[in-house]
Amino acid sequence: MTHTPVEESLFQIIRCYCQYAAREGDVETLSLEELKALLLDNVPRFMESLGRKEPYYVSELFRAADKNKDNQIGFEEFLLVLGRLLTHYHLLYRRQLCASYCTRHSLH
Ligand SMILES: [Ca+2]
Repeated sequence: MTHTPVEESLFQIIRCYCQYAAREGDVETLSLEELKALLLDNVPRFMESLGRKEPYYVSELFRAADKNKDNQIGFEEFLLVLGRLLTHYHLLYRRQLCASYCTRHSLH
């Protein structure tokens, strides 16, 4: 049975997490540097939107997600980061729908 697009996307996210977690130290968890690299390489629109206004955002996100305070992000903890990403991309999606609607109806 082939994967649906959503299943494929979920596997991609898991694969991505595992690849970056395996870069250094504990191969099962993300360090701050691994999380930064994962975000910079894979969600550039999210990172660009942070701009220079919030240079410490990734560090803050890391601290907020690190529930057990072991200075590593486990997969369960990564779900908070994923939630922030989904929220951000949902907003982008809604904006794009809105822009496309406005263009179609000459509302600019
Ligand atoms: Ca942790």
